[in-house]
Amino acid sequence: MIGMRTDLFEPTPTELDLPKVALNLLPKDGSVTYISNVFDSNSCSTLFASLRASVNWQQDQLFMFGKLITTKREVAWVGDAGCSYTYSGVKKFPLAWTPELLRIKQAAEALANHTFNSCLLNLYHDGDQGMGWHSDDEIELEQNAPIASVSFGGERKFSFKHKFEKLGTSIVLENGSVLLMHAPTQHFWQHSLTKTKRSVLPRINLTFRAIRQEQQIT
Ligand SMILES: O=C(O)CCC(=O)C(=O)O
Ligand SMILES: [Mn+2]
Repeated sequence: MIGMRTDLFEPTPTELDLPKVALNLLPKDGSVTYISNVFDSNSCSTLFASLRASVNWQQDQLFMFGKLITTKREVAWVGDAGCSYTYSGVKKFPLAWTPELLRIKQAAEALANHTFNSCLLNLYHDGDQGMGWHSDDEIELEQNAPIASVSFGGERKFSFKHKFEKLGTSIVLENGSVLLMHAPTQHFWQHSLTKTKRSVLPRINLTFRAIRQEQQIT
């Protein structure tokens, strides 16, 4: 964190105002927008190195087939106080925001036009590490809020499949990109980060989320 050049982390008005690519990837039942080069390559390298070194990464634990599994992928849950989160049967308590995470959050909020109070960070060391099919539809998530997914490091294929129909699509998530998933995407679609045999660089993904704080969940 020490010696970081703050100018590297402030997305310039041009970067925020003029997204390089913006598409609705889904044919129906949701809206997913992809924006490349939100962070320039210098910012990406500095942010990747600093997030890798400064975040308290832990191997993920989740319940699968009735067993507690420890993944090779590493994760961290960051958020406002009171933003605990349960997924795959494991409750996470939030780590505090760092200045760099707050800056990335600010960029994600400007693009999503929504505020976020929490972030799930994933560190994939190689192509053997991915994430299986799921929707981000946990009870804690604010209904109808978007999810903003920010990627740094090696490019990886991200896929969608419809829950009720034979429809699917995929996109490569590039270094410095932001993917926005708007409601009702999580209701109708699952997504996954595909494992690959290709040699890929390590990757850090941050999904910014709006969750209802504990006292609000009924
Ligand atoms: O790493 C990614 O791009 C996806 C991560 C994801 O789907 C999640 O954290 O829920
Ligand atoms: Mn997800």
